[in-house]
This record gives sequence, C-alpha cells and structure tokens, in this order.
Amino acid sequence: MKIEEKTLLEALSLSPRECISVIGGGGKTSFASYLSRKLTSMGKSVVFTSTTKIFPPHTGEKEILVFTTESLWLNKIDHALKESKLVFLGAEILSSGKLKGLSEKLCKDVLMKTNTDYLIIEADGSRGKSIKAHSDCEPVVPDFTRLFVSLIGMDCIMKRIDENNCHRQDLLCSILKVNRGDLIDMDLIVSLFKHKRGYLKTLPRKARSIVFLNKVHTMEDYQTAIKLGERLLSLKRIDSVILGHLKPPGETFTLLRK
Ligand SMILES: Nc1nc2c(ncn2[C@@H]2O[C@H](COP(=O)(O)OP(=O)(O)O)[C@@H](O)[C@H]2O)c(=O)[nH]1
Ligand SMILES: [Mg+2]
Repeated sequence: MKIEEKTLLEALSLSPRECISVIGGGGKTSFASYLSRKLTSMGKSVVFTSTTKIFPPHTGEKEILVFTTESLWLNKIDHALKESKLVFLGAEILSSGKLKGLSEKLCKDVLMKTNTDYLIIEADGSRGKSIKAHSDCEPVVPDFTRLFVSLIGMDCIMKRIDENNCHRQDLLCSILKVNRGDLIDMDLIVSLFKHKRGYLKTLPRKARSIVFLNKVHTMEDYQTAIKLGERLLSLKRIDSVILGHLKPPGETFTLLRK
C-alpha cells in the first residue's frame, strides 16, 4: 500500500468533463461543496445537483440556482456558468425547503448539452448520520458516472448502532445480520462494502471507486482510518481511499493506493 499526502484534486485525478457521484454519509454535501470550491478556483465550471432530495448547500461560493422546471433550463445553465463558475441545479423547491433532485436522464442532458466541466451528484440521503444502509431504490447513481465516491464519517466507528449515528439502522441490521446496539467496528464497515446490497451495489462498471473517510481529526482517528483504509483497499472494487476532514476544510488529505 502506498501512503501519500495530496490535495483533494491531486488525490482524485479527474479527467475532463466527468460526472462524480457521491454516496454514503457523514460528509457528502461537505465533500461536494469542497470539491466544487477547489474546481471553480482553478477556473473550472461545476454543476452540483442531486438525484434525491437535499437542502440547498452553502458552498461558500457565489452559486446560482437553476431549476429544471424553468423553460430553457439547459441554456440558463450555460448563461449562469458565464457569471459564476458554480451552478446548483434542482427540479423544484419542496415545501420542506429541500430541493427535489433530477432524474438520471436529466443529469445526462446536463453533461451532454451544457458547457459545464464537471457534474457532481449527491446520490442519496443520510439525515446527517455518518453511516447508512441503502433501501432498494437508492442510491441513484447514473451509469455514466466516472468517479464514484463513498463517504463514511469516522466518528461512527466503535459507536453502537443507534439512531444517532446510523441512518436506516433496522435495514442495516437486517442486511448485515447484526443487532441494534452492536458495535460499528471495522468488520462491520468492511462487510457493508462487500455486501451485494451494500455501498457498492450501484457502482457503475466503468467508474473509478474511491472511499473518503471523513472526520479524521486526531492522531488516533488517523491511525484507525489507516487500518480501515488498508482493509477496504484489499477489496477489488475499491481503487483508493482518502482520509481527512472537510470541516474545517483540510488543505491536504492522505491518499492510500494499492
Ligand atoms: N467533525 C466534523 N464534522 C463534519 C466534517 N464534515 C462534515 N461534518 C458535519 O457532519 C454532518 C454531515 O455532513 P454533510 O456534509 O451534511 O453530510 P451528508 O449528510 O452526507 O451530506 C454535518 O453536521 C457537518 O457539519 C468533518 O470533517 N468533521
Ligand atoms: Mg447532504
């Protein structure tokens, strides 16, 4: 295993005009916002959207909100990208204040028919929890995704499975055959990645697959994350693991490669 310190952009090695889908818990919106900021500061344009319902993120950038229910919304994206490098795209605002996300078909239209450099998709919901189980209809990850990022918040490790740290805890228990109150240890996380109903179930065949272990703040977190990262890297469908913290935003991250 190779261990290197990198900026996020170095660690992700993006190609031009890629679709990046982000799943899991404990930092998807923070990850997407951070990546958007880094890309736009390099002069790249970004459309940030979701295939589920999310709260409009506060990226810290001057983003422009566009809705697919507006007429000529694809043209509006190109127009908006001239003013601001970042467009936040939703279908409509719901009464809950959340934004309704897009279908996979409309996500594809964004990539094919606008000038955006990158499309970043938050592809599931996790109610702010650091780990989750996916229902049968999620995450919604378009098959043209080229970078698939699975997030785990490392604050859940060695905590007990309960409603504070796990979204859809009963589903997680039934999938992994464990019980509420059991420890979220490394074995459990590794099995969640290996299981056919687990985190990688919708990983597109052509996508690179990265796990981001977030909320790594202390030396102890770091050592635990390195051990977990090494075990995850041994799985065939995981190409690399990144450790670090997005809040406050880190400048560099630890990249683990095979
Ligand atoms: N301590 C800590 N909290 C974080 C970090 N990144 C995100 N959070 C917090 O974790 C929660 C979930 O983050 P969010 O980005 O909304 O995750 P999402 O639910 O997966 O989209 C929020 O309360 C964030 O403020 C981090 O690196 N460290
Ligand atoms: Mg979110």
